Amino acid sequence: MQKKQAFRRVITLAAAGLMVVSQFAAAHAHLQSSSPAAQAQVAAATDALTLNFSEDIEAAFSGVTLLDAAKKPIATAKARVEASQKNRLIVGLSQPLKAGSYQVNWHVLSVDGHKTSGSYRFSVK
Ligand SMILES: [Cu+2]
Repeated sequence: MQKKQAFRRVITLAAAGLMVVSQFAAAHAHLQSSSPAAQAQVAAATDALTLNFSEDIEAAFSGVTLLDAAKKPIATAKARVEASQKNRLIVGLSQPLKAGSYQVNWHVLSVDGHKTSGSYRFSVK
């Protein structure tokens, strides 16, 4: 029965470990909303992309790449974090976007030191 007890202990520890891991996972910066929103079709071109995350982020290690329909990168200002809301990344656009579809590839470092990344699309009418 010694063996069975040891096995049970291993299972308990593994379960506890998973709980710790998932708690950290919950603290990662996940994209919660954006403007233009994912899948949105916006009528007028905006002058900036705004991305709202679930955690505060570090501007120096966070940014986006904006691609047009041909996957060509579009020049943007350097991403900055809003001073009063540190979970918000703002990327200024040097000129209004033309009609077409766009892809935003984002990567952020949250203040807890974890990196996350993702992408979404929107289009301009
Ligand atoms: Cu994290």
